[in-house]
Amino acid sequence: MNANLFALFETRFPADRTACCIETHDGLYYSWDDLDRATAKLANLLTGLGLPEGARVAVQVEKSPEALFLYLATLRAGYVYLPLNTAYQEAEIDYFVGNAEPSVVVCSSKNFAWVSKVAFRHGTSYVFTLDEDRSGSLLSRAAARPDTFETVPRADGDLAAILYTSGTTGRSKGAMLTHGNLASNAQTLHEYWGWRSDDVLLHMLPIFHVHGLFVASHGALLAGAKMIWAPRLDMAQVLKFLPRSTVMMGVPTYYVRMLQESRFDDDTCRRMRLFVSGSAPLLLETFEEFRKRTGHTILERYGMSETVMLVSNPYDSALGERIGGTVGMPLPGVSVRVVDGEGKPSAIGEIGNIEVRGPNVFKGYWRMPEKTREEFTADGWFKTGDVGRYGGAIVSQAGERAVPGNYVTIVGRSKDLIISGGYNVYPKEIESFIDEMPGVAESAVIGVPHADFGEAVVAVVVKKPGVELDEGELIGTLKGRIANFKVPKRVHVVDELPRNTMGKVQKNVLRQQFAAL
Ligand code: MLC
Ligand code: AMP
Repeated sequence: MNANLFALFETRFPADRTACCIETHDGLYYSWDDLDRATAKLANLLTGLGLPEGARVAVQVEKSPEALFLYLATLRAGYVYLPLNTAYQEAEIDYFVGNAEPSVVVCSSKNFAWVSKVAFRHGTSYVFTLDEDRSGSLLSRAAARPDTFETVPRADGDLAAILYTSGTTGRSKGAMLTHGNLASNAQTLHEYWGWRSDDVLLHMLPIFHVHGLFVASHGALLAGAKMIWAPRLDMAQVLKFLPRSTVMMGVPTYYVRMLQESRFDDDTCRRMRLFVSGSAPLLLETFEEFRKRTGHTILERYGMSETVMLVSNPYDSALGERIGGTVGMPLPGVSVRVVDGEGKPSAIGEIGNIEVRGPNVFKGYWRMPEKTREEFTADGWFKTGDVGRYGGAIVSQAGERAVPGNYVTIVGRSKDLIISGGYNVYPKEIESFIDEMPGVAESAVIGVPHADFGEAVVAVVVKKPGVELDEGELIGTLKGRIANFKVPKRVHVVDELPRNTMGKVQKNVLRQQFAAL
């Protein structure tokens, strides 16, 4: 059997291939035949380039159905897809392209000049452009290719995608996901979340991370269900398209913003059967207010680039209820344990490190065997860097409620990570950019509570003697260098950073000091 993930999708295309697969926010309709033909043309283009086995196709483009087809075509042709956040700037792209050495890079035409320079410098053979209005060299080159293609055979363990996750040391690591990882997770979620062929997914997430690219798209593709495709979160489009949808996924900011919209109510959700939240903690307050406003209980789940989805609240009430503040139970076939500092299992209710094992867990970090070894235990469990517990209790305004012993609650992270609006920001990376700036002696980057983004990035900076530092100038300089969501919302200039007796910066003290921002 061909374990290529695309071959699995093909088996699930609806019998009527003229049916709508993707409807766009601006009124275009793509059928399943269109998807088949477009991915065939692109796969023919890629294979015609004579790329080496295992070649990477790196892509930094705006969201469009064609961008999704490019991902699917890369799978179909047996190459390895490398999605890149559109917010990444030159220094970030330079690192990813230098590290992954893709044979093909696809970018927006507005970025072609600098992206192609970076790519060719690192040995990339082909740079194509693709814009959200279907223009660019990629599609024009693919247009004349045949519209049939036999999906290339792949084994479970073959690489399908590399997703870069920022590292605690500042260097990003490429998580290598296989066809088997993605297929097993998609099939598990298909059943666990009760996907149906008559579902309509409102797809508003970006498609360069696990949530939008895999969890949402794979769900619809595997069900042979339709997607309504919007380029980004937009309340006018939520109000327009949600009444025709049955499933929606978002990071917590999506739900916070929907609740801020006074016209959003139970009628807007009249056909909905499932709202999924993940990528960052959903506040209990949001969970409860959403239920009150719409009558729907958001299903919160927990995932990572390295593991796709590992834990989820149940869809089927026979399995249990969706408990706000928890991320639910390990998915079928996935093992999750909570251990203490010595690796011994923690008792129910006790906090420890979350570790995971299963067919969803990635193959390792691209060209970083040592880092890979460090992140796995001797007996093969992946250390998530998240801290949590089984069972225990959830405290809310309504009082305290006991949580069943098979539910996981995430209480924090052992990794120094900020999650802002569902995007990960590693303080070390931002600190290294700030520390290079003239007049800066040192810096500490922290996350503080933020009503919209959950957490916001804040920098605390110590200046060199005799110089003046301007907050606006520092922020302005950073904006040109790193992705906008990583840029601190505020910069505070201080005389010194609080340190413990070991000389380590006490970020907890800073977090307390600036919490009220
Ligand atoms: C945008 N901005 C952000 C931001 N997004 N700042 C902090 N955090 C963010 N996430 C800033 C921009 O820099 C800009 O600042 C200003 O906000 C407006 O930009 P925008 O593009 O108009 O923002 P908006 O469209 O409102 O985007 C916010 C958002 C978006 C929350 C809708 O960030 C988003 O879609 N996030 C989803 C992330 C996601 O898909 N995560 C999944 C990861 S997978 P300025 O100063 O330039 O004006 C994963 C695994 C798992 O974690 O479990 O799923
Ligand atoms: P990423 O590396 O971008 O894949 O981000 C993965 C991280 O997001 C996890 O390790 C968690 O810290 C966090 N995360 C994902 N889902 C949730 C959730 N439901 N609640 C809290 N944190 C989450």
